[in-house]
Amino acid sequence: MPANLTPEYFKAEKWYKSATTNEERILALERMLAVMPKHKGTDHLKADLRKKLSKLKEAGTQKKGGTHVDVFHVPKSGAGQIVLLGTPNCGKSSIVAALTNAKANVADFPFATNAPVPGMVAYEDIQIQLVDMPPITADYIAPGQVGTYRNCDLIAIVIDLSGDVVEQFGVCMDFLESRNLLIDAETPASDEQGNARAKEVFCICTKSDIAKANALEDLKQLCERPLEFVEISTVTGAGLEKLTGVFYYLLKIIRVYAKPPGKPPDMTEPFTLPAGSTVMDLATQIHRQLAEKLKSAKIWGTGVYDGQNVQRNHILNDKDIIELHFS
Ligand SMILES: Nc1nc2c(ncn2[C@@H]2O[C@H](COP(=O)(O)OP(=O)(O)OP(=O)(O)O)[C@@H](O)[C@H]2O)c(=O)[nH]1
Ligand SMILES: [Mg+2]
Repeated sequence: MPANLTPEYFKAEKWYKSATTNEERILALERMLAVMPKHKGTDHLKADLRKKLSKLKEAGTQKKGGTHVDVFHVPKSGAGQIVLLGTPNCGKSSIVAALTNAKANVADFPFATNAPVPGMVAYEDIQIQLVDMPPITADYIAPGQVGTYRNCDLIAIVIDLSGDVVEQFGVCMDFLESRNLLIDAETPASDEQGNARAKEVFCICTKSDIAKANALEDLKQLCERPLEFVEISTVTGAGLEKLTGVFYYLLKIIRVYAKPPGKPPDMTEPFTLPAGSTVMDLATQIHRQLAEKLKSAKIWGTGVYDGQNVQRNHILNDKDIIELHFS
């Protein structure tokens, strides 16, 4: 009986063949199994893939042998890591050059960027990491590139409003969907072992100074999921301030300021935590072992009176000031 494999299956198979880590191979095999038509004709193939999958899982995700340097591994820094995704020449490096001190390579020819370039964006009193990336096309994605997206906190799709928005958006969404990088009902942000999986995404629409008529409206119409769109121009500077605010808002983080007992709070270097974090989460971030000795906490900020005593499970708000007492 013929297997009648679908285009989704062949995309996942392509991902499997181009994967550079066991972790990605496992994800690709799981995807192949999930999208494979379920009938007698695929029984053998299914068994074969399951065997490969269990072998890979047994082998673990550790690479054996020499010291291999993965250029696509970008160590996280600051309050969150946002990675740019886009087709050649859409303006990714220009965004990093405009917002950070990093030496992003801006050029009027495609494929000017060939490795990730991280830079730090200042937003009020925190720093957010923004990572320039090589472009992707329908036919080419650098081996290992998916790893950068898998491990970041937020993906920014960059669309050039002076170009073909339908094509660019299609290439980016195809990449994200075929690699299971989009958060949805079946794809959570992390698996049961806590490994990073899918991401929230949003859209930076560049070159608003030379945009084609109705480009942004056309783009919004293409989009099936609710997505944030920010229109910018790195030439005029339009939208750049709003963009850094959107970075902060979409990272879903809060800032809290620590106050040593009997002293004024340190308002220069906030701790950043995921929204919804508790007093105990803050104590753990400050010092894992010390956190167990947390006796009490006082808080100044939202929804409390000044200096109110709060429990370990009290949920913190942005800009709260906290005084922790340890036994
Ligand atoms: N008019 C205008 N031109 C822009 C803008 N942003 C980028 N450009 C131009 O677009 C070209 C490509 O910009 P890059 O930032 O190098 O594009 P990229 O996406 O990094 O390109 P690759 O590294 O090849 O993927 C350059 O000539 C930029 O000067 C913008 O907002 N307005
Ligand atoms: Mg570039």
